[in-house]
Amino acid sequence: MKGNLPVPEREVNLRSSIKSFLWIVLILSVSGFVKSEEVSTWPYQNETKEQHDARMQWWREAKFGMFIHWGVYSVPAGTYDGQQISGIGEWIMNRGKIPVAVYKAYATQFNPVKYDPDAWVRLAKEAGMKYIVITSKHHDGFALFDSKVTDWDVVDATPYGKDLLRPLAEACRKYGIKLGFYYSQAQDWNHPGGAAAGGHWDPAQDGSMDEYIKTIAAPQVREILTNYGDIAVLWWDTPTDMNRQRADMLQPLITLQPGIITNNRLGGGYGGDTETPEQHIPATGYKDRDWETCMTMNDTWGYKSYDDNWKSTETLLRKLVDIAGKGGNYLLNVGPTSLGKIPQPSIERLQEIGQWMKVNAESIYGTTASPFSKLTWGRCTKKITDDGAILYLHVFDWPADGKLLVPGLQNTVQKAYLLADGQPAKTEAGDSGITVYLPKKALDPIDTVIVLKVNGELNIKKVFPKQAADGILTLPAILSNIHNHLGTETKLETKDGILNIGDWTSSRVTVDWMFEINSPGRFEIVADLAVDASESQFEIVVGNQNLTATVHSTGGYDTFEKMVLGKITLKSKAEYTFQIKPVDGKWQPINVRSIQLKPVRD
Ligand code: FHN
Repeated sequence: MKGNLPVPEREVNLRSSIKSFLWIVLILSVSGFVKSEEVSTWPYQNETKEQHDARMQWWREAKFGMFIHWGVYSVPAGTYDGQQISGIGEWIMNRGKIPVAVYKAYATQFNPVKYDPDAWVRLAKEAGMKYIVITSKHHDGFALFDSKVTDWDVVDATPYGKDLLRPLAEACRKYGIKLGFYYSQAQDWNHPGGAAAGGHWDPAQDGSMDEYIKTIAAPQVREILTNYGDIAVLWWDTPTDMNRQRADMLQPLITLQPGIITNNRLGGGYGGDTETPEQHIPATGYKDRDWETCMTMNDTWGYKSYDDNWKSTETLLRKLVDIAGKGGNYLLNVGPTSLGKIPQPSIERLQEIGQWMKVNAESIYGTTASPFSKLTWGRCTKKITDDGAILYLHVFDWPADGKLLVPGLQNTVQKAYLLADGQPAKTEAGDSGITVYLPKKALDPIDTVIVLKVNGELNIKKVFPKQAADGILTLPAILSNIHNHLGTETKLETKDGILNIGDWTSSRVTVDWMFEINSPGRFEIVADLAVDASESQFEIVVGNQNLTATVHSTGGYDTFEKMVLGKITLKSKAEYTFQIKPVDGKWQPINVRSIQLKPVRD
């Protein structure tokens, strides 16, 4: 509903010391007392490490949150003018080049009478999620709240006519779940000037982006940060064309919520607090940056009636564990319908994850990244204690012989037991690490957690693949680091019981291995590959050496062949990285089972 903007009460009612600190920093920086190359509106720029850690603490402990993409796009639900529009559901207006007036008419059918925010928050809580981030406004510009600066909101444009964020905020408060708002600051296909960045297709979208940010985005961000109580996260998105000046119209507003956490998607050179890998898990996490992988359960964020490509509970749960084991958070999406229902397959998966969390949450919340480089049987999360460390061993592949090797671990064991039933496990120290003796069967086929309490500071010998007695070094698929990006899903697959790196369809994806050389020399590189196309080209980088390899069809993706790719010299006993980098334009998908370095004489 349009009208006068409310004066933010919080601006005059400074309560906490964090709040005072933020304001002092902001005022000092604007008045020039804080020396910096460029005056920054980032209120945390002078935060000490201790202050930063304190601000991030709840988020780091939380590990698991719910993303909600909800809006008018749930009415067409993927179909426009009788055509199924490809791509993610919330992009239907852009993908279908739907005129503004036609798209706006969908709002008259947006009537979420089944919306039960209490049930949504309970679902998140029971799944073990600690926070919720909801699209207060996505790229279609539609506000799920009562905005005073536009009529393109749920109160004015829909038969439902009620603010959707307020009852959600109340339910979050009731159940102790933190609430965050997603806000698309640079892309808005319905307000003039907002479609500059995302391309535009209707004269109704014409306008100045600066004006759009000034009159729509900034006042709306003020609204969402003022009218809904404590907001824990502000989740910016798609910073296209966001220069510093534009970002500076928005950035100071975050002081309306002292302690708020923002992501890295504002633009204008501001990094925010968190990295946000989308739809993939960074192979080795991020060093020195908090990060959160956001991911869909099927192939869309916003509801699409015919997207049934649901990931299994096993996949979703193991991704949570993988992410926690790499030190990140998991923001898992649901896309409710226009009636306000979370799709049943999402509910079922979240409930199943919740059952696992009921037993095993201790191995997720408040944990930090695995101290091991790679574990062939699963993942590890850890907690550092006053007298040692707790290692949570997440066993995905239960060892047939009942022996679980924790590679390179030198510490003495205080206690070892299965988290689910407290059953003690025997351990044995050896040259290659600690062996844990497990019962015959896994307690949970998806992930059985073994708790290993060890004494003292963690002491772990790095265990990288080494040369065998004959000098041959083997780099199997399972020990590879796969570096995916948004839109790529290169992953381990199994063929004839043997793992390979598969789905390597994009030339942007690289794969590498760490290894150790104890007998230096010259080596022939032999790859066990399957190639479907007639030819594929990639670069191999080992230390400061690189060579280009061209491989030819093996007759299909399932037909593996060993082929010689070239030779390299490794002169010293050292740790190395072996990297495969596709050559753009000449790359065709290959499946890789292993790489071997075989000593040669020439
Ligand atoms: O374009 C959006 C997309 O619709 C979705 O909201 C995701 C979630 O991270 N963010 C953008 C793409 O990066």
